[in-house]
Amino acid sequence: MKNSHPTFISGLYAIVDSAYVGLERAGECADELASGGARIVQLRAKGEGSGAMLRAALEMRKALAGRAIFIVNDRIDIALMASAEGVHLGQDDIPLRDARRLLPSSVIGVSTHSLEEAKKAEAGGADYISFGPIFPTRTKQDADTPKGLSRLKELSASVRIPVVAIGGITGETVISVLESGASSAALISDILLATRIKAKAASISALISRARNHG
Ligand code: TZP
Ligand code: MG
Repeated sequence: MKNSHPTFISGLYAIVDSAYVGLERAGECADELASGGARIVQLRAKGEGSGAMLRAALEMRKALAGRAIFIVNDRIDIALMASAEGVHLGQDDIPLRDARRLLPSSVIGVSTHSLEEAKKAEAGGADYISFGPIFPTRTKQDADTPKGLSRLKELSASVRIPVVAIGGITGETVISVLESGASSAALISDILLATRIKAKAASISALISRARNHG
């Protein structure tokens, strides 16, 4: 995002994952998440067709307009076509350097699993990094072994760009990752499996705000 300040990446980072929410419901889900106070909303659609993913991204773009930062996972082409604010890249995705050429003024986030990867992403010009899984997760089949809060603390203290904690975070643990230095917490299953997504997002957003104001 042009001139975006790193503090843009703070608060609740909610991910609309097509493993939990049908892509035809992605726009509606994004609306509920933004209404519940999510500051960043990502579309994650592993193994889905490009057409369906683009349609979902366009619906999410409309739903989020001006309320939350919209990030597309993996797909620079879809981020561009849907005018997303940014893209999130894993270690095996398009390299940061190449992505930056296509998205000179967008937010680019990079998944990291070690201090070395985090430092490299920072030096390469990432706008934020994610770090995880912090706790065990069922959402990502090939996730690393859980890193825990002490490694999150160490990593957060070692980079200047915002750190988004991810993996197994719930309403019960969200405060602990913020207290360990994360700027933001990314959640998938704890929110998407809730009976009322908006209310769940709102309760987690409220916990985050309270932690901020007391921290
Ligand atoms: N990257 C590391 S863990 C993870 C991703 C995408 C999955 C997080 O999902 P959940 O359901 O919040 O544990
Ligand atoms: Mg990826």
